[in-house]
Amino acid sequence: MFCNPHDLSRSHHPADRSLPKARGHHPDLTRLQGWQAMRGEAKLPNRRAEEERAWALRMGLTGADSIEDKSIPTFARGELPHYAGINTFLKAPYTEDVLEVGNYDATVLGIPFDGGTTYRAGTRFGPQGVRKISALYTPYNYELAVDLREQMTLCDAGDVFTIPANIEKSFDQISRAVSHVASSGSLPIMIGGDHSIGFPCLRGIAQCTSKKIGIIHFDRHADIQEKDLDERMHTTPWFHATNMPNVSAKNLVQIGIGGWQVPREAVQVARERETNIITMSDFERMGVDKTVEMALELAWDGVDMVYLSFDIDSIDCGFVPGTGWPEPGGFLPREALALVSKVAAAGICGMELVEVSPPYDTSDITALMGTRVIVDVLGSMVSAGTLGAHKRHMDKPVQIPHGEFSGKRWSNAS
Ligand SMILES: [Mn+2]
Repeated sequence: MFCNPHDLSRSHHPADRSLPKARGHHPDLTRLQGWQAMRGEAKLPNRRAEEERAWALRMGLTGADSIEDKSIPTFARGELPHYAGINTFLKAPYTEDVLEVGNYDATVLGIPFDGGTTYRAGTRFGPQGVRKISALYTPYNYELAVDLREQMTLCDAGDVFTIPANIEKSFDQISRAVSHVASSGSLPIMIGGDHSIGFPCLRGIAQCTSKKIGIIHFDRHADIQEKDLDERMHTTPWFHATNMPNVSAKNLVQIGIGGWQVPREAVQVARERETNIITMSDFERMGVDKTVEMALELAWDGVDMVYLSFDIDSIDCGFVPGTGWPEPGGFLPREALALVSKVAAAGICGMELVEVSPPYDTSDITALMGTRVIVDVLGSMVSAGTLGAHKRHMDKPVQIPHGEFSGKRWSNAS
């Protein structure tokens, strides 16, 4: 087609076009997070990264002569390359000896259990799925100007030995493991697993303290009925958790609840026990800041610490296909991350990430979202200076006996 000759001629006369006003504002760049974060990075130490490079050369041998970067070892050790290595969460040290977890500010433990699932299973692979994709991340976050490796210590204690066909025995194992980590003073970060683990995880922490604990729970589902299919399934954790003497239902705040998967039994219990439910529509109306303000006020009322439970299905199922009970209408990822970061900034005594089901996942996207929730929580706590604040409340530490063995396993070394 030919151009309209009038338009063509007019386009040669800039004065005929409506132009934006002259740009003379001299915008204040220093108000941009981008500007501030760029300068914030310069203030971050680099010592741990350097230590890790030295450690890698000791553990993995020095690299080939042809390689110019002399920090590259022969065997991949530590963070790099992101596609290589044996994946712990964020390539953090594996505390094979769990007596060592107390040396770290936070401990990741996997809870591969999906025996509490009432629809599609697969969350027993959640811990490995999250660990695998967590290798994608560096410990540094630009906007927060936080470097977890430099500013906190983190380990991965591996998985709890769950019993696939027995919910109650698995619960006992889970509580025992979590109580061990909580007693050490390290912040327990549990990767599930289905949401039935919420009860034994919190029981593990609650038994290590004489203090009171509130709960902030992100989910599309209320998860507070007494039983489901005749057992304590993933629809029931808060019924049992709020039966514990130091965990009150009035300090349970449930955010994002709604849709067509909330059983009436659960609503009845929530009503009777006076829990606090902020639906997705409530959140939409109030926005992030107001929702967090209300949630913190309710959860922290009269308690000493707050436990964070994040069900990945609280995010819209379009973003998290790999989950057991997908429900449309959930949070956008940006909303969920903002909410959880602001909740974490006030400090938590432990957290769980549940319902990531890798067999239903696509491109590891659900596991990646789960990874992001955990690192954002850590980054936020480091940034706010609240990491470790719960320690002083762990005034009833438990001690779990260990077996006797000396030497090395699967080795000829004496
Ligand atoms: Mn759920």
